[in-house]
Amino acid sequence: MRTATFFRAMTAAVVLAAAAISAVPATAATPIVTLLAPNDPTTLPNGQQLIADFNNANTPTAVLLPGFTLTLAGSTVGVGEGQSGYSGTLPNDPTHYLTIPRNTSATLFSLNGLTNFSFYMGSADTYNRVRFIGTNYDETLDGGAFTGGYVGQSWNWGRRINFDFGGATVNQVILSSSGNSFELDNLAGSIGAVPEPATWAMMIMGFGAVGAMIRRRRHVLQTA
Ligand SMILES: [Ca+2]
Ligand SMILES: [Ca+2]
Repeated sequence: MRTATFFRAMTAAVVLAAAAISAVPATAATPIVTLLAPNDPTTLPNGQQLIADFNNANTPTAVLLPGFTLTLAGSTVGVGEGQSGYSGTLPNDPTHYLTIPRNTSATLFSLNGLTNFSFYMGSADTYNRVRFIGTNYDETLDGGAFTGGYVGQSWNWGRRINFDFGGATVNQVILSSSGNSFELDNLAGSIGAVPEPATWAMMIMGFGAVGAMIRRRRHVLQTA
């Protein structure tokens, strides 16, 4: 009888936690794009952390946060920067940056998922492309669709572009280009997958109930 009560309490705790987790909306809409102040490479949107700055050309895939990995398929850091026809420069950014030349890509993996993501880019082209992949989420945007319509390739044009996933989380960001080049720096984002406070509260309440059952059972056994 006591064992049955114990399992009932444990089942209730698990059901409560599962209900709280499934209550998180699973939306799958195009990212909400926002362009920040012109020619400011370093200011990040509220709550975002710097993920990669590409400042060391010797370690082009270096990331600044745990849980992230970066892979480059033909993209370069510190190669031909400012070389016309290959890699344009980014305004107010004297540091190394990521260049994604024709038919190459760079992929950022995030273990915990991102709820939003941003980067600073310059010399916007129609053939620059971003793709975001998460659970039940796969959205692709081409140049123009995320540069406020600007694709004039000017080296004096620089913007931080923010992508909000509207409640979804993204584990993979694929940056690619079908022409020379997609130039960007200072990748940043907010890490998701941290349970909501309500979820934590229910889980703690559930574990507390199970703990009380175990203590009561031990007490009964000891005094028996
Ligand atoms: Ca940099
Ligand atoms: Ca470009």
